[in-house]
Amino acid sequence: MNNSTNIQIKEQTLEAAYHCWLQYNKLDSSIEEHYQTYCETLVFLDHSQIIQAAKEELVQGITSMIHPPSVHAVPLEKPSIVLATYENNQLKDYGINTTVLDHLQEDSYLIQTITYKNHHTIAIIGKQDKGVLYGAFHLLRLMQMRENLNELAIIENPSNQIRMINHWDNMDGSIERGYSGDSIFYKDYEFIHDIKRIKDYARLLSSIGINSLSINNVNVHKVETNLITKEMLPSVAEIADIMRCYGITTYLSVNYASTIEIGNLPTADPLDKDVQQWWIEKTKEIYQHIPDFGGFIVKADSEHRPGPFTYNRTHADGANMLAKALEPFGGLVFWRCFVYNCLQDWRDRKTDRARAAYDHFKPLDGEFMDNVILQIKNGPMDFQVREPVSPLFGALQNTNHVLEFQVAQEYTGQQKDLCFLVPQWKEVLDFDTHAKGEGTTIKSIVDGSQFDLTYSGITAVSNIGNDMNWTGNTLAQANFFGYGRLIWNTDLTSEEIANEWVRITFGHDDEVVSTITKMLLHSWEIYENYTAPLGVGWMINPGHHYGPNIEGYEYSLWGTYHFSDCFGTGVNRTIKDGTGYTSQYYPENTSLYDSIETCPDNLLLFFHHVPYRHQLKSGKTVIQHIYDTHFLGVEQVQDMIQKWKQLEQNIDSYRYKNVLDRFNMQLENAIEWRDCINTYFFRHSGIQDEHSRLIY
Ligand code: GCV
Repeated sequence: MNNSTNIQIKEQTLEAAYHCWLQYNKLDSSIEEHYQTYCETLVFLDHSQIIQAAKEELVQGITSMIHPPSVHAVPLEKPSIVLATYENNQLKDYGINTTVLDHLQEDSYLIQTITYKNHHTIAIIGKQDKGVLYGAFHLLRLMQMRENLNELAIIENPSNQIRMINHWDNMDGSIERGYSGDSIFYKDYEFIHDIKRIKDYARLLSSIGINSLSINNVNVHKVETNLITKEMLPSVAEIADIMRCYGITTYLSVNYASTIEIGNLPTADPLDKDVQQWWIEKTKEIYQHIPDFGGFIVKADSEHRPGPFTYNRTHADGANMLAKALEPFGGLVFWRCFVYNCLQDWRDRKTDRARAAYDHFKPLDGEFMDNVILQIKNGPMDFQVREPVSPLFGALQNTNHVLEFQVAQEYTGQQKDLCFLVPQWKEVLDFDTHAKGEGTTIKSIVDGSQFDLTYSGITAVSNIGNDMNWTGNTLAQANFFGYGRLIWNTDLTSEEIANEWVRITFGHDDEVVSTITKMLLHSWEIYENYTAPLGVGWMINPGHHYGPNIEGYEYSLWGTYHFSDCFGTGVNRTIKDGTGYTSQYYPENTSLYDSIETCPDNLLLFFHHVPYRHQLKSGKTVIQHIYDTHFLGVEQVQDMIQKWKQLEQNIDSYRYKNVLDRFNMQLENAIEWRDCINTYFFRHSGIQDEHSRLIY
């Protein structure tokens, strides 16, 4: 092979990594023939920026999968794909009953195979233009999946109204908890203006149904505080302009103390008239630049960020002050509930960080304006590999709120270790809070069907950066994809999502599909096996949060302890003699977790402090469980590496090597965890491993 061929292949394979799941590879002839009937002609009966994006995507996809289609704006008497919004009068001629969309959400759509003037036709009808775009992506996905198109009768209505991603990008280009390079938006305190990359990002987001995006870190530092000034707003508007074409609304994280930092005022007291007026004026200015600006994300009184506590005001006072300024424009305030004492004394056994969000926000339920949305992390601590769900879900009944996940793998392997998070998210969504009796699942709360709230949905911390493949580990693309697909339809199974992602990302080779799908589906369990046991969490290196450090946070200020000694381990959060955290749930879950008899094994150490010889429901003692899972976890990683190596011939070299490199790092990490954890607990308990394996 000569050099130029080499370069060409390298570029092609890099491109495959870059395109993620929007691969649009050439189809084989049998299926091509079937699709050709429809794909020769595209008819767009409506026009808008968003429909233009649908057109570009279909043309690009069909051109590279089959051949270039011809594009028209009027009905034609030939096989075609017809796209329109549901109020378009011309649809009557096609005989499509669109009334089904009447009561569905604004982002809904239908895809139907019909016969029009004796010709096979596929109709993609959106309730609005966004639905047309989502429908176009859906059709392309069906084609990537090699589905038969002859009898399509699809109606899609998203489970969640708000489907958001939060960036934690800083303007110096770094990303807080970013594991895939630097920001695609900023570098050296300037905007990068890489329109092509941002547009490709918008395509990825929209293809999985994301409709809201905040573009800077919730920790808003000095320079980023200026994002809402006239100097920077034109550049924010440039990003918003691109996002808008893909049905995505742009938001900014703001510094609660902006009035002091950039407003020349001495205070940020939310009840101060000058402060209120400043935000009213500021908001007007923002909307002059971005007429459909989404609103603000606010991290206040949390981890040293300023907030209303300084002025003896409540979170409701703070959030409502901003909400009032945004209200005339339809803007929203996402106010984060990640509020806890991060200066705790480790000797203080009464304060429990897990209690904090509920203790702060439950008493304020009903006091927030209607355009305030509380943003609640899925668990009471911080995106650990295993923690219970936040008891605020179900407890807040009169305040709009969204659930916050973390797609970035801060505590789950940092996109070196494989950890497909969809199964974890599904467990959260399917959790029964019992707030209104049996069946009050988290998903039914955040999709808005339980309580009469104006806004609801799901948000998550982004896992992308400027790495060529967006996510560092190519397999971490599955979390980005899976997040969008799951929050669009919370009834999809993890298997369905994993299988779909593998096929449209890596193609349809049986071995590739089955090997990678299985790896993804087991990866969370494997990661849990070799890291912090039985729900206790943490035990990681302070600061960067990768790799084991069993007592790294044990004597620190952060409220994250496990209390292991020579007798036992775990945190007593019971009502009787613990922190009482269990009382924050509805009675069914309070008693489930409060009793050591009924508490699920995998959360035992989150809720109880137990002796090492305590017997789990599995029949094993806690200590033997720790030894067994840690030896097993490493073996499972070794097994994944073996399986990955068998795919070498079936995967392009860039993606093959990219993942193999990460697997090798994962193995090193897993071994380190195994040996640290096993040694720590052996030395603390003095109890031998039943199988006499090597412990140091
Ligand atoms: C953006 C954790 C993370 C922080 C993050 C914070 C938050 O503490 O380690 O990096 O800050 O959560 O969600 O605000």
